[in-house]
Amino acid sequence: EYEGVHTGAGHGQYNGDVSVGSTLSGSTYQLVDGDRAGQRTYDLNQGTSGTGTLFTDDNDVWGDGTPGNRQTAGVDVAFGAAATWDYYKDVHNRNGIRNDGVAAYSRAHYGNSYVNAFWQDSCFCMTYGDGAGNAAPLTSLDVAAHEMSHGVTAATAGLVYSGESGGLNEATSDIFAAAVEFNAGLEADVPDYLVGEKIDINGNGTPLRYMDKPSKDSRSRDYWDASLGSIDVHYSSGPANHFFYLLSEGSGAKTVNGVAYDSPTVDGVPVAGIGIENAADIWYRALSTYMTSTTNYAAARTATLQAATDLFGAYSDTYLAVAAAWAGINVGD
Ligand code: ASN
Ligand code: ZN
Repeated sequence: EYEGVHTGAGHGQYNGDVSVGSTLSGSTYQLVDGDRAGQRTYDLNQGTSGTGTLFTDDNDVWGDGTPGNRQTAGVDVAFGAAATWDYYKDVHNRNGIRNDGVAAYSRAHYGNSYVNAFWQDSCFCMTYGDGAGNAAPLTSLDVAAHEMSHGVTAATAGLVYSGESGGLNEATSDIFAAAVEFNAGLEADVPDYLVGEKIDINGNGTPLRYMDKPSKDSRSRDYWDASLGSIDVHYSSGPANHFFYLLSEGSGAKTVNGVAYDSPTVDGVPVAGIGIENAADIWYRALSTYMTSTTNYAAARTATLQAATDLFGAYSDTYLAVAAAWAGINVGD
């Protein structure tokens, strides 16, 4: 730590009242997180390039919980970056996205009526739109964790963003989005296996994606089949998201933190869950140790079984649960 590191009082639209790391420069506070390698949060002010301006404040109280206040989006994305940084560091001993201690930066208020968010390796940064119409700002915790996890995937397995590896790339971001949500345990964002449930992108209260039964979005696939590699990566992620849910919570009907799930298996054979923390440990080790740029679903199964062997022992109950969850989505040996 160094002089000037502060903890500001943030008021997010989605994350509620949270601390944000700030730094005092002269008599002005900046949204620069001194406890996390100086992760910075910028206001693009509806621009689409560069960094706009760093969020600054006179009294270290940030946002008011409403999207009308420009700082509110800054609070949510700064907190999302901090929670994701903490998750990788505390849970996986990973020091930043590239494991080199270097912070990525965040850019809020991208463009006009932009209904998306994205990660770019080229700037080592993530960018968030304000949404439009029914869709609220794309600044929720799971969206931030999803985008930052694209950076982790690029720095580890490097899964190519098309075909089956592209689906696994997308699923990796959804998997760690859920894991970060559970790790943060916010009252204002109750941990779930839904992606983007806060955004209301469809205007009818439904999330972007469901992990227990991905086809509930009427586009994503529930099970592997040979045609998977030819569909959009946000839909071919479905079976891997479904694998992760099955491995975490098991098949069938279940309520977690007040959210009802009902997860089927392809052949009706039940799967027992091992908990999200164990499932995420296995996926992280598989991603960072065994997967490569061309890993497909069959190879992901092998990678997670190797990871389960390393962490829990060959043919342990946990190893067998991993095999059963893959069988549940139609990936076998
Ligand atoms: N938000 C999207 C994603 O991270 C952007 C994209 O299509 N790459 O998947
Ligand atoms: Zn993505």
